Amino acid sequence: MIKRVRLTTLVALLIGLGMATSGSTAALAQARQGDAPPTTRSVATTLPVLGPIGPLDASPDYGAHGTFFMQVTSVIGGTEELVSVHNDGIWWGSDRLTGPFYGQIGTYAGGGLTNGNDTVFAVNKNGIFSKAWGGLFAPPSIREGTFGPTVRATSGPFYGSKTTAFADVNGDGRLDAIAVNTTGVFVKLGRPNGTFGPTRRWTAGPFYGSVGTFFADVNGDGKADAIRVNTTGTTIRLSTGTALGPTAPQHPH
Ligand SMILES: [Ca+2]
Ligand SMILES: [Ca+2]
Repeated sequence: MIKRVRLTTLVALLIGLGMATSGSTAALAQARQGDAPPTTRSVATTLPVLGPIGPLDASPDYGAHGTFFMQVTSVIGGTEELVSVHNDGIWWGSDRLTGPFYGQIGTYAGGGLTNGNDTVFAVNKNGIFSKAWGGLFAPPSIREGTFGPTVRATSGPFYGSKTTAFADVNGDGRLDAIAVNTTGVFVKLGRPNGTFGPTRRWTAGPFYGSVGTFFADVNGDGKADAIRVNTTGTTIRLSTGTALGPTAPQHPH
């Protein structure tokens, strides 16, 4: 695993540079006010100049089993950080956060299945398994800064032939599992104990895009909506909390 500069390290570096800049400014101001002998005080005549903005990470970093962002560090309002899923575990930079954990169908991540913590989902042919991250509001069962135990989140298989996704479609703050098939969109609502409830059909007929099908809250009511992207345009069906509403007029590309 290649050593990389973490985002937090970079932020700390930038803050450090900012402090150096303001410190020099203060020194200049003090010197101008004449409250320190110029013969004994060294005053910078030029201020540090920040270089051009470059990539955070010059080395390629993607996982064989998935690449996503999650809030690793326990900071209120903290940043989402790049995490990659490899054969030997889930990695954040040069730190291995846990051992092997990935799904045959796919590996996903999102916030809010268990007590608002980020959770990683391994979607296998025999079911969905979850691992909650012990973030700032970690439950007592999970040590902060570690992954909790693997939880079987469904008793049987649940994934879509078109798309499998995790989003909060009913707006209760917990992620829900979504399977998009050729016959329709199916949802399993997330429960507080980290598992998913029974399968419910959320559309009478099919709703998926040739380019992709996504779930995000586009109208800001807290419930993730379905977005279908075709080569000719994008259509949306708003979540009612228990189903997907009628198809809104298409936005042409
Ligand atoms: Ca939910
Ligand atoms: Ca919505």
